[in-house]
Amino acid sequence: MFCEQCEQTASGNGCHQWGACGKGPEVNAVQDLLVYCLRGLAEVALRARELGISTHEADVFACESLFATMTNVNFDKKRFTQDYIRRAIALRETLKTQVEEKSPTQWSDLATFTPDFNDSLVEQGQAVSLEFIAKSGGDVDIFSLKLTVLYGIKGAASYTFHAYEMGQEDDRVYAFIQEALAAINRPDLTLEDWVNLALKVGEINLRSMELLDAGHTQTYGHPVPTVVPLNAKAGKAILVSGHDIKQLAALLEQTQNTGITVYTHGELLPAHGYPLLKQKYPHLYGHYGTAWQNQTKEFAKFPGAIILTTNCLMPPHEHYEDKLFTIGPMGYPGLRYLPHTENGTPDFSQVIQKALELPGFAEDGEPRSVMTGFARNAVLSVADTVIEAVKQGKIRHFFLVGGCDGAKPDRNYYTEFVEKVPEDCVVLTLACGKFRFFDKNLGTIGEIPRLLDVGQCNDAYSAIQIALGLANAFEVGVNELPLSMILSWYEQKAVAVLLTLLYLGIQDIRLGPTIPAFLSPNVLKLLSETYKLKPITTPDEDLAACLA
Ligand code: SF4
Ligand code: SF3
Repeated sequence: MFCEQCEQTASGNGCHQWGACGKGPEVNAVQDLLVYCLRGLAEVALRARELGISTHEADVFACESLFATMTNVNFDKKRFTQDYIRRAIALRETLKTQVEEKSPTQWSDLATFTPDFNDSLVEQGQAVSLEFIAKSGGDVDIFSLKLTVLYGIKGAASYTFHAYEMGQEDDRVYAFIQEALAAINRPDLTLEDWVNLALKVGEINLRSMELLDAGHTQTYGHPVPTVVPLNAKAGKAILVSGHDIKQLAALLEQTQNTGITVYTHGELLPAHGYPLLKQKYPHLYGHYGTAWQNQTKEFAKFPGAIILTTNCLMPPHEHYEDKLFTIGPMGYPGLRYLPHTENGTPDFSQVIQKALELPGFAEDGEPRSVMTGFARNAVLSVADTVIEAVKQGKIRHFFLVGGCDGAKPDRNYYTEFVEKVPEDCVVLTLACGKFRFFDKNLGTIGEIPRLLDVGQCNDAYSAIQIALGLANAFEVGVNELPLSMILSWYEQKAVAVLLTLLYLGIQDIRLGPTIPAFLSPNVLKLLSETYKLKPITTPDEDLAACLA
């Protein structure tokens, strides 16, 4: 196998025997085979678009199934072999028939490839992976950019799928995802073309995040600063992890009047800030646990049922498998998977039943809390106060310390960095990297809290709007603001967000804990020369440089 799509990649240069995430070579092979089939589907979908044939089903399917190939999303070989790969081929053939009726077309090998379903799909997946490397491996920089585009597209596709679930779509996004998938097969693109394509992924991802933001805020209102209990409440409990607010809302609806208390985990913490969820569902009570990589310990201790709505799922331990459920693109062999019903959400009765069987929390915990809900509307509504504080020298600098968390010890950098931020500076944060410092009391500057949780990783859109709003108010460009971005990455959503920031021309981003293995030395040099993208060093050194 060969996979280097995440930060955890073995020895910093690719997982070859077994994924450090727990993904085995067989699952890796069938995921590669799916991506290969999606590239063929993309070629047909683009031709169908030219002829005015609707590709909507194929577009949404491409997003959902790309999502399933992201790190820590789906480890269930059967979902790929029995479902996703077959659907990719079936959708392609249906579209091809419609195209042929209008205009006979000469197809590439990709668009005519159909796996032999009576033979090993693992071996066929391994063969297409080797072919991909052999075809692209000659030029290391183009190979690096192809992987950047592919991984960025996976991240953008996952946000696009979330936005679709929230009723928000833009055909331009779907068209580009198909274009980018089809482009991976093109031998004629130059290095410059690939750089531009990678930046275009960033542009499209910005639109996907904008759609998702619209979906969330139009459905549940703009997040407001909210105190979220971190302590348990006596009684039966369900824990919901991942990013999917719509599925959380569906669970809240179905658990009304059951006496069950619902807790968020990981990237669902910001859900507490949405007014409509707060008002309508008082049993959405608090937040339990920290970031995804701690789930094996945290899930084992949770005395209720647990739902994983999206990444990041760790291979579960036996002693909590029976209380863990997956939905959407998630999967793990042996875990119970709840398919969507016709209304786009699962029937959660099995989860409710499990929660009622389990003991729940015996007593209320010692009160502890954090705050969330400092999204664009909340922050920009007090922009005048913030600007005044900057003008009076009360706020010297803003740091956006955000991104993914992970298990590696060098991620302690981010905790130490935040601890060392001087008292006249404000820290904005988002995504699961915040769990390293989210419960620290950094105090306030006047009325303004020094630690502001903007939201999930996709709420990078909100953080961008805050930066643009402040730049506008100060009448400077974003790069002239007293703002530094200290980012951590792990999986492909973070790759998409990074490409968005580069597309916007944001300079001086500090990235860690390591630089992506899929960036070749020349591509990295280009990024550091054009955007001054740099690796993190030490908290002291980086703080000094940012404040100089
Ligand atoms: Fe390795 Fe990351 Fe790929 Fe898993 S997703 S196999 S850890 S590079
Ligand atoms: Fe986290 Fe997986 Fe990336 Fe959404 S949940 S930021 S790592």
